[in-house]
Amino acid sequence: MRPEWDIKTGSRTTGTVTTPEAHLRLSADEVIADYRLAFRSRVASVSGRREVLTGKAPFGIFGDGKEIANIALAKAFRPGDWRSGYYRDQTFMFATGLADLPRFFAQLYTNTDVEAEPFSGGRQMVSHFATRTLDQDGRWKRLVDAIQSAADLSPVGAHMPRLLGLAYASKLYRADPGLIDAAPGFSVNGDEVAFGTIGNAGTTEGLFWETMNAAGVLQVPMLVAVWDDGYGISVPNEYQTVKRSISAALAGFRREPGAPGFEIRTVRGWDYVGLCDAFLTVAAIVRREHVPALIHVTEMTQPQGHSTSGSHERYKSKERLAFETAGDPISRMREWMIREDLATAKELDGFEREDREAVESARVAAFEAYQRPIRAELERARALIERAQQEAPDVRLADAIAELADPLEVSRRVVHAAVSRAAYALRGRDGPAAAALEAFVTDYRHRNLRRYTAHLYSESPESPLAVAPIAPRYSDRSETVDGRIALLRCFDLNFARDRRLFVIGEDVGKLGDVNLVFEGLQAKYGELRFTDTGIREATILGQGIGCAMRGLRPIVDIQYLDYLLYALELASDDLATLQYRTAGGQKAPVIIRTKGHRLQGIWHTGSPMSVVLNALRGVHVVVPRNMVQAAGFYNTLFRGDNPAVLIEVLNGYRLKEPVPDNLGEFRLPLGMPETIRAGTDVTVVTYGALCRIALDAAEVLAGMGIEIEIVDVRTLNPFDLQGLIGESVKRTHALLVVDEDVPGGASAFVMREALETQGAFDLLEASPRTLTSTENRAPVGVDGDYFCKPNREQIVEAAYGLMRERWPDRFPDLRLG
Ligand SMILES: Cc1ncc(C[n+]2csc(CCOP(=O)(O)OP(=O)(O)O)c2C)c(N)n1
Ligand SMILES: [Mg+2]
Repeated sequence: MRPEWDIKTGSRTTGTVTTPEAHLRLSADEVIADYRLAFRSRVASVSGRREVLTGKAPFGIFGDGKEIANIALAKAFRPGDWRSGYYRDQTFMFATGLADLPRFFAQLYTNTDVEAEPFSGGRQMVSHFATRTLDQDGRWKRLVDAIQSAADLSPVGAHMPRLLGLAYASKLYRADPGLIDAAPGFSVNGDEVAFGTIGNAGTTEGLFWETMNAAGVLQVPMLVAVWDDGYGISVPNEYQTVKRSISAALAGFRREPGAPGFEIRTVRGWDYVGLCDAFLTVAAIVRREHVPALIHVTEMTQPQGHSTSGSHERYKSKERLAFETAGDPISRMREWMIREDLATAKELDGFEREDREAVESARVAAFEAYQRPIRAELERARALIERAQQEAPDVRLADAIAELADPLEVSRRVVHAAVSRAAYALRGRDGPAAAALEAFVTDYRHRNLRRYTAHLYSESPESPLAVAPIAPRYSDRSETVDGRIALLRCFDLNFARDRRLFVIGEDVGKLGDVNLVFEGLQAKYGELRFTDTGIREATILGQGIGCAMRGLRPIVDIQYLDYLLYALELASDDLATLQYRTAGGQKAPVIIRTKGHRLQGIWHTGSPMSVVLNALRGVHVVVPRNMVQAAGFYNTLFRGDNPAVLIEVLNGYRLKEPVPDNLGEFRLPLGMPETIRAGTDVTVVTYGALCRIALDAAEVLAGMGIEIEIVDVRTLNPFDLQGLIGESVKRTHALLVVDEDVPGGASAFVMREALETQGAFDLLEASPRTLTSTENRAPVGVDGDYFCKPNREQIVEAAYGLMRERWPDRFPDLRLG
């Protein structure tokens, strides 16, 4: 009888010993199965690298050297648990069944079929994994029955903040059983653990530290495994981490009686039994007690070096290179198994032979599956060009045919380039062959555009663009109140309606927001729905992203727009790309609430809208001019499933506004500007705080005989879906964009939309103009603001200038510099 391993005692048994504390007893068969999995994974890494170096795949980064720890990690997972990791986890994915060799190779080759490559539909590099948490229509699946993996990212450390959120969701689900009814299928009693993996050098990033501190404060079920192979590409730990060790550096985070903190363990990356023990023991504590934990896995290797982009012989010492072989976890496991009579060398040789063959046949099949449809497209393209060539021979068509007959690569770009050039040659030619080719090119473009660009925004029936608008309703009984009160009531009504909503941010709880927009709401709804956080914008957002991925509806409060920059890297890399990089497989409907445009000083007055707009394609950008408008957009966004950032006008909370009777119900449509003043002479396009200033300017201009039409764009993304601005310019023939961003910032975006997308250029009788802030950030005080941001007089003069340009006789020079 083969022996068994009791991982708790680390001793060999005959298969009978199991103590209450022993979490796993490993039979020889299981150990052998684990070994074979590790071995197959290694062969896949080696094979993958070869495919890249021979030009059949674009890039390779693999989990070699991390196999045994990955397998131990997988043993600690239960259905409903989450992984938020990085590109060294293929073996974990194989061990949990979330990936297999065909899918692994499909991603290596960039197969865009989501059936074959469900992680990213051919969009992400190999070893960037994800589970599909949404069905084909973009609706949630039941997530609690299976292990889940959040979509990997390439930027080191970027997956950490949302790991915090994945763990925080368990805390919320455990604290409020009613939440499980409100969001069914995401949790059982908040028992789910969020596991993170990160490289030793990745822990150097600020996002790691912010996450670890926040997890320690929040006491969430988060287990972070650090895969420490001593390097971050070529840079060793002595340049990365104080004391060269992340567990030593984090010693102060260790929990002590009466002082909650982290459970911290260190274990060696080749120690199969020790790894299984560490992961199982620590995961059980994390799950039961909801404490965060760190497992620092040391002495790991990188047998093939970092990635296919370089060779580690260039920077590793001879001794270190020797360790890469001597410390190899798979060889060491093999030696241990033989030593302990778990298997013989001969048996293992036989398994290895079989496994090599299994990997190779999976690879060959995956390459074939990737190439087959493209080859069919290529053949179709060639046949169409040949038909045109038969109809009327042309040397350029012959060239295109030759290119497709013996292509250097079988790719869609080759097909598209050839058919496009054939179509250029056929321009102006009639006949069925030319028509068929043109139809093919048009269709091919359309299909590939969709293949490579779809799902940047929600395409589900729950998209905010599908939320049916409801107009605000006013009556004799409608009240007029401060803007902040209108917003407060809107939040109150929504929170009463939807238990999944919660706000996290600085000063949003006890104080009820620095502008008192949430005054009294924490007392009414509890600390877990209006929750104060530390000053940590990136992880406030990450906390929101993780919770949103688990069915909750977080509102992430960033105190001022200027501080959104501290969460911007994450908003851009994780939030904005999530649906896209999973080809519609995952979503995180986070609503970012922030306040900006105008108040005081360099860091409370910014309007970096071009930064927000351009960094956050994938996220809707909403810029309401007052608080009732904001309420109408929140009502829409809370019912939709696309992430959005809404920027309230910072100096508008004390302005009086009439409140609609259906304050919690009316829904303003995204992508629909509003004409807030009708006029015939100049179309002034603006948004946010500038709407009031433009209205002021309109009065002055009216006195000069000029009637401007003011269009409030209301949402910058999506932008004017029905072309209302173009319609206005059709009447006025002049366009002035007024914007608080820097010159060439958001105003350039608006101008491109108007002139190019909407074709307003041909309607203009005067030059298109932008009026923006100066390049600097506005100084503190009314005068600094006045002279640096667009002011009433500047709007008057810019609009006047457009009149004078057309009718210099009627509008004499103002003679002002
Ligand atoms: C934010 C960011 N900076 C730089 C890089 C380039 N880069 C990719 S991997 C890597 C080293 C990561 O080392 P480590 O975290 O130890 O993981 P390992 O590859 O060693 O497993 C670097 C610098 C990146 N991907 N992201
Ligand atoms: Mg490393």
